[in-house]
Amino acid sequence: MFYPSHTHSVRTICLLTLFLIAWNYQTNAQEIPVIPYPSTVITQSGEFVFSENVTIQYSDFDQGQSSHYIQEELMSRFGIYGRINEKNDADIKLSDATQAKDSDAYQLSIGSSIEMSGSQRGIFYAAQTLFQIMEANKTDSGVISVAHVDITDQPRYGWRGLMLDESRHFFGKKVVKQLLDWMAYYKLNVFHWHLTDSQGWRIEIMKYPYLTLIGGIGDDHNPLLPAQYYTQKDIKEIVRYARQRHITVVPEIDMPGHATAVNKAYPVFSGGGSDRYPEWTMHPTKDTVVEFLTDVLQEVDALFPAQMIHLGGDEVHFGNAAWNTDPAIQAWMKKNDATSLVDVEHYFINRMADTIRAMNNLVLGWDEIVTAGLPTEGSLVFWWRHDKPETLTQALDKGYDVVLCPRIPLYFDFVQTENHQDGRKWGGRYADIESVWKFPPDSLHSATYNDQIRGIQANIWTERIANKNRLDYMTFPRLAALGEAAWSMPGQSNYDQFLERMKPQMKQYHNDNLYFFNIFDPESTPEPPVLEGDG
Ligand code: TNX
Repeated sequence: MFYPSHTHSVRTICLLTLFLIAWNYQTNAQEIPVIPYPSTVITQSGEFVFSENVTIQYSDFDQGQSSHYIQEELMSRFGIYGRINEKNDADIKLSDATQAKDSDAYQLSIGSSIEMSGSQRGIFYAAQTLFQIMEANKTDSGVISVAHVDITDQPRYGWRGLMLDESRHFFGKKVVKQLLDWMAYYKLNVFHWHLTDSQGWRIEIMKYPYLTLIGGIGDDHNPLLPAQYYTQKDIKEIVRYARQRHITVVPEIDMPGHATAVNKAYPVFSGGGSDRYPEWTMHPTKDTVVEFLTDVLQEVDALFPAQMIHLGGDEVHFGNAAWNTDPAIQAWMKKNDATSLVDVEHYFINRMADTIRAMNNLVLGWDEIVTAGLPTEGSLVFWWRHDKPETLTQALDKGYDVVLCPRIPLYFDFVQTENHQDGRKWGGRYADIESVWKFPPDSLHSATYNDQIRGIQANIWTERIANKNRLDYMTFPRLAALGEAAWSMPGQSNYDQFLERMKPQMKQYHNDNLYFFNIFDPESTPEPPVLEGDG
């Protein structure tokens, strides 16, 4: 019999079911446990089981470096001993795709064998993806099997940065290495090292030993703490360690403000300060200061292969009142028809930028440099004042390349939730993990400027982070959200899925002895106070 109305409702139900399946697939489909989420993921049926005698193909394109790296990590992370073999029939195959040498892109295919291809760097990232999948599939028996999948991946941004302030509090090599490990795990690639500030100078300079011997004394809480700093040997060790993880280390020597530690060591270079910020500046017009800083930067340049130096340039106005009465500065202003102290500041910044450029380095600076008139070619601006979006617009309009690191949500000295007490909030606002994950918001997108936005960076300022526990707590798990914001294109995943993928990360943090903020069980790790609880 023919029942038109019945057919009609069957069709409706069928369509509805299809719709529900599709909707369900969209929102609840199981994602692979990888952060940052890859560009394309095609799951296949079948599993690859890691056996005791897994073989790794020798990577002749980099004299076995990639193979050895994978071998070491399989052993240290999973207790799996992989044998390196010269033949093409290894379980883990590595191939050097003919693409740019420093390309981040990679392919990872897990089937009856595991194939990774890309540049050496791409293969490194393919390995991170594999390790994350394996970590999430660890079992008590030690046997690890992973589902078949084909992944093609490449990053959204070339600059995926994290800054650590070691002037206000000093953490040391072990802590930095652990941070670099986690950065690499989340495919972050720039470590911006804030090594000098008012509270302490932390990088050895051979020509001016008092910078560390005197300038290194004290920190933000204890002005009498014996000098803490990195020797040049330490710096080289960290740079090498980072390079092995495809992370560029960018040094910052903050000038002409934030310079109290310099002035303590070499008062002769001081430009004075203000009542609230005594001895805040280096003298902005003396040639001897430029000569001193040139010597310093030459040693810095020799230590860091990045070929970029961050000269700070922030918050000079906090403590430049003394410039109003300094005879040399006043004479300079008169001679040059300068009308304000900002002109003096810009003069100094330009001289130092020229010095850095003469060393064949890119000039990096906080967004105060946007009005200094530096050439756009060879300069990079760090937009940090979230309350001054016009500064970002100005930088882009003028043609500068920019790294986005606005306080909210990318300053990790801001707290992560409303009820955290000890870190920063601004007008009740803070830096919750969801905002980090969603960064940059649509309002900061503009097709016109897209190629000037080099990337994003989070900054860990440490006035209120005085110990390892608190450093961990402020960094994790936001670091994971940062990695995904910097790498994955918007729309590749959603926040709920991200949280799902975060779950296995908690266990990994725990296993690495991190005192992290447990977003799923906040009570389990109470907020550590600023001054107590070294982990
Ligand atoms: C502003 S960001 C600073 C830092 C402080 C930070 C605290 C910037 C360029 N200057 O010196 O540590 O705020 O959140």
